Amino acid sequence: MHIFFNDRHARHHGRHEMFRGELVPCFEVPARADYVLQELQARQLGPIESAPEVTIDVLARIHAPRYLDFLSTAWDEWVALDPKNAERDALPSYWPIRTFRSDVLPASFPARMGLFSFDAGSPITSGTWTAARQGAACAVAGARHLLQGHRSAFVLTRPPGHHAGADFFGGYCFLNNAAIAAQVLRDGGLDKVAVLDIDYHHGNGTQAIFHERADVFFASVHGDPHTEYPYYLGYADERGAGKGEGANLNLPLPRGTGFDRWHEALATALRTIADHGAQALVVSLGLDTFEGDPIAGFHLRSPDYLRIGEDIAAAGLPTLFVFEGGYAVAEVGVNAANVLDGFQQLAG
Ligand code: OKP
Ligand code: ZN
Repeated sequence: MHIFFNDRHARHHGRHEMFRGELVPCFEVPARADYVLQELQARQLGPIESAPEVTIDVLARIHAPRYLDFLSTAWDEWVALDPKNAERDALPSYWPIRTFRSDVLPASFPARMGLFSFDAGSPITSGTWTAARQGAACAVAGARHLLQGHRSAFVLTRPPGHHAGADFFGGYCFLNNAAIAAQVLRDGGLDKVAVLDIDYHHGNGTQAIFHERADVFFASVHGDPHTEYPYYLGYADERGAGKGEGANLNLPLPRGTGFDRWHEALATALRTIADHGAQALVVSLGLDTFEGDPIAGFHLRSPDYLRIGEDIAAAGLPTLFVFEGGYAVAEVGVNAANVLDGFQQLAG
């Protein structure tokens, strides 16, 4: 299986996220991708390649131009506020929630930070734009690989993408790699594509991007947003709107769920995707469903990930895996590689 590895991922290196009134060390660290890379190399999965850079117009198929402008200059603007900021991560402090305006683009950089974000846990650092853009380039290369007729590919990148919307960052995500890949598949001639999101956290960004579209089906198995991040989206009654009515499936499960029940939900998601007539599948592959994950609450074990790979392969679709969450850094490599191994054992 071809692996498109973001060789610039470590340029994004947040130090702190705001959590319960204090700045705590980031969970989304460069070591995550390095552990996965090491495990793939140890099992001789690959070939492992980098990707050609991506042009802004490909990103702009999913993201708003004013958001891309903001992201591309954010670090320089942050440092321009105060040269000492070069030593600090950029985090937002203000948000335009209900009754505020979001059509006006404030001149103030901190005001724009809030306009384009939804939490204080997703620091922007000196290399965030470089890392995110190169990750998106890997997603584009992976999608093009499928369009050339290959059965599968894996996009090994960070920061993750599934919480990022058309014009906002949050949940450690800046560019929505899975959505960008799905759009490349559509633009490459496939009429129907599905995104299957199996990260512990609901992929609110991906859902929002495709909510009114029938051509990209979104299915997600995740922690119940009544108690789990991102809290404000991911409920079972969100089924798509307008032309996209019926093209969204949320399967929230309670904190504490183990593999048997999780696995039934995966089967439901895969069945629904097949019923929808998808011609290719993008998997938002979060490994934070693992029992040892420090910020999540399901109880999957390492061998379960082999089964997951097999089940996804049994759907019989060209499949692009895109790395999302997974924070038990030592085990995230084994669990990711298990999914790919299980897939390949069944898909051949
Ligand atoms: C990103 B992805 C921990 C609080 C959790 C954000 C979680 C983002 C998860 N201090 N806050 O879906 O794995
Ligand atoms: Zn997650």
